[in-house]
Amino acid sequence: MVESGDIPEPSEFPEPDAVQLEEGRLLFTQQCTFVLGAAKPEHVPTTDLPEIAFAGRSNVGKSSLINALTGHNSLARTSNTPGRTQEINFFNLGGRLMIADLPGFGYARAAKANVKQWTHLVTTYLRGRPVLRRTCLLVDARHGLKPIDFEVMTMLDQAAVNYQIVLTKSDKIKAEALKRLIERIGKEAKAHTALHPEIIATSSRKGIGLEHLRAALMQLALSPEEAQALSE
Ligand SMILES: Nc1nc2c(ncn2[C@@H]2O[C@H](COP(=O)(O)OP(=O)(O)OP(=O)(O)O)[C@@H](O)[C@H]2O)c(=O)[nH]1
Ligand SMILES: [Mg+2]
Repeated sequence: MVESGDIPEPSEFPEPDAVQLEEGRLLFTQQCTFVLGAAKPEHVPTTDLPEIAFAGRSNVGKSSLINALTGHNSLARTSNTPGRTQEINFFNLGGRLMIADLPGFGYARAAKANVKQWTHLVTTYLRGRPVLRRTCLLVDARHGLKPIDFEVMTMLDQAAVNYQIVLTKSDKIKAEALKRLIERIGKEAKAHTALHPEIIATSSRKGIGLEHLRAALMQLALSPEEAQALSE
């Protein structure tokens, strides 16, 4: 058990080593296919594969990041119109990992009925998904954590869903500002019990942080035996 005082600051996490980077790269060269879009909890597919979900405010860059990670241009639908996707879209990566692209939250102009539908779909999914290994909570590097992000983080804490903050669009801010943002988020997010404290900064547009994130997600796709073999 790690004492809370021993948890490294987000900026102190070691970079993945060469073996982890290579394993991550190989995993994400596998074919990635669209499985289905679930508009209701009962449409969520059953699977034995480990699953990673991508959550975040509308327009934060969830679908773009999935496309960039898997080397596709248009596997996950991206859009300039926020709040359009109301489904959870599932992708199967090489029969090794399921990826779930969650509908964006916090779209200011969303109708009340849509917010209700989103909440029902996403909370039912997050609370009842044993295969879910981690949720990547995407946060726009220009804006940092917003009140709605804290609400979702509290919901994830309560559902005991392991989650990690992944910054998007980091091509849009300077390196110094990015460093300050990572430090600030590290402090703001400290009290959140289910948060994995490493923060990874990415840009789908410029390819920043993708190898690092692939290596981190690869670790979650491994069975305990594979993880053991890799660490030997
Ligand atoms: N500069 C920059 N723009 C990005 C990046 N990633 C995504 N975008 C832009 O942000 C917009 C939204 O991207 P999406 O990937 O559709 O965002 P989303 O989170 O899936 O949106 P919803 O599904 O509506 O919630 C698009 O115009 C993208 O081109 C990035 O790394 N850098
Ligand atoms: Mg999307």
